Amino acid sequence: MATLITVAPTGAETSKADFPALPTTLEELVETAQRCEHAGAAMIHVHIRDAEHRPTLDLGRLTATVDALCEQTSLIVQLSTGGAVTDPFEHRLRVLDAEPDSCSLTMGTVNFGDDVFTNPWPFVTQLYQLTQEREVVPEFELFDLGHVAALHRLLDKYGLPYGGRVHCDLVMGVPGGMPGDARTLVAAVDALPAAVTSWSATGIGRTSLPVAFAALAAGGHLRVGMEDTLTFARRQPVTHNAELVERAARLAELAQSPAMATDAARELLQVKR
Ligand code: KMH
Ligand code: ZN
Repeated sequence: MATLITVAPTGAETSKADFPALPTTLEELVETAQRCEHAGAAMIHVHIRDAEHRPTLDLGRLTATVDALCEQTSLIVQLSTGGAVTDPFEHRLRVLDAEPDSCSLTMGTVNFGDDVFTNPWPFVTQLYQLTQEREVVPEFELFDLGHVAALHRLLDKYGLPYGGRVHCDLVMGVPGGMPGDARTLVAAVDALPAAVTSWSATGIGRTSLPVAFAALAAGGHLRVGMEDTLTFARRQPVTHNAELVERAARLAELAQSPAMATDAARELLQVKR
């Protein structure tokens, strides 16, 4: 058994001005991806920024990002279809035109701090059918137990994803979603559909470590990165995403489930290339 480590290096919520170490340019993203791959990551969950470091779903930039990451790393490239809370549905669907290996697919609406991350059922089903048509492997993002119920409903009605594997990610500790603790993780994992073949978990902010420990103890994989966690402790900021990947790889090693290589991860998720 090995642990798939996904790095989510940027996200859409943190500003470059507040956190200059956040990779927001293509050069910074590629350098981050290379260092994170070296540290043990096998997949990268990508949000991009525009020239002013603001979140964007610009198709030209997304395509250039996928191309650069595929050329300069062996990582599985997963584009976010969640984007920022302000992104319209059409732009979020258009992300698949950039031809990533994988994409995120959030299974329902959730309060998101002071905002709402909107994922109504018709959008979820449209995006899911698009992943099947375009042969992109979805990663189902589950922010709440209701999202697990929605995943049952989706798979019952629309069948398996492209590639035949079902991979999901528990996103825990978002203010408005499920808490990031061991008992919630166990409850969510117990409730997953039988068709799920692999799952990872990530804990936002200070829930990062408790969620990682619980996930490893329960046989899950890990997602880490500055999208979710910006500090190790009070006044100890993360200075590079690779530090979070290195920590995850150390934990995985201790749990006797070391970091998974990229070719094994491709096999696990059955991505196209
Ligand atoms: N930025 C959040 C609103 C995803 O990437 O699919 C949504 C998010 C989930 O990060
Ligand atoms: Zn994301």
